[in-house]
Amino acid sequence: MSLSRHSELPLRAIAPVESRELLSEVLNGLTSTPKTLPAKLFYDDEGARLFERICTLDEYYLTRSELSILRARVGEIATLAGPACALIEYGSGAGTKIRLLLDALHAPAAYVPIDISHLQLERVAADLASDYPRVAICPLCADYTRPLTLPALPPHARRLAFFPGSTIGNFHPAEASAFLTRIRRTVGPGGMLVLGVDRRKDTATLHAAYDDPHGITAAFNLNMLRRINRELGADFDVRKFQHLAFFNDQAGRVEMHLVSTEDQVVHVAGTSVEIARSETIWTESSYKYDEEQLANVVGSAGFSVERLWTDRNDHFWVSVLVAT
Ligand code: AVI
Repeated sequence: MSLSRHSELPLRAIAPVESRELLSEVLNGLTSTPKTLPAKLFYDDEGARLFERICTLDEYYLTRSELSILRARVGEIATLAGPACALIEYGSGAGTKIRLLLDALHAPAAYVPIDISHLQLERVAADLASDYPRVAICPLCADYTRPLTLPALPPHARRLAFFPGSTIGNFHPAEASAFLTRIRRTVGPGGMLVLGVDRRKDTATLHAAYDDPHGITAAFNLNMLRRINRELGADFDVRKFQHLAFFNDQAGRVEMHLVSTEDQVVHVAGTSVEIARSETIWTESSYKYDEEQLANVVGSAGFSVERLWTDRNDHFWVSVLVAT
């Protein structure tokens, strides 16, 4: 069955995370040791725009490496997926990569882009609906790290999840396994996941990618404080923080932090938070995988690796996983 976008499937995105929940998450993070803030807060409209710029930087090899693999392998993905599948994308962003799949798949029935950035999601959904009128485009504005209710999908369509960009690296491996388990339940037995994964590599390449000389990643990191000021009534002075990114070799992850340049007190919705000079707020982890770690995470989530492709520099993987 192929559904048109005029069917019962909605084109309108659903409202994002409640700000009360966000406030308690932020306060918990700022009062713990070390101080943390949730990486999902990067993606307000400005953050989404900055992230798009990061993806075009020479130093940020992830996007072009993944695209080169997808371009080379999309025909094989389409053959593996078969006709009339329902595509579900976790973190649809600017909606660029999905066009490769939508162009190659055989008569895809539906596409569910899930993203936390409301404006971007609605814009992308509207563009795709006009460019792919035979595909039911059903955007879902949500924090996909939480349990989700998907829109109704054609009951017999094979489900093909798409989780590109190595966003899986932003989860701690145990959380990655739990998240992939949820995707496995969503796609059901025989369902598939196309997963992008950044590979472990030399430290210099990683540092350049996460501390670019143009300062775009720094702006992306600092923008989180502006967002908290605006949305949660805080008074961070952004000039008193600096971007810090480094590879933690033992933990196998790039860490991003905001370093306080002086002793200061910040107020968040009436709560005072003391921050010492040189103290950091940890905003993001980006785990880099080797083959064994990937096999462990994927296997523990109930997926088997059907294909594992890399790019010509061995920087990145795209994997096709099948739910067992
Ligand atoms: C979204 N995610 C995969 C990016 C990453 O590489 O971990 C976010 C990012 N952080 C800094 N630059 C890009």
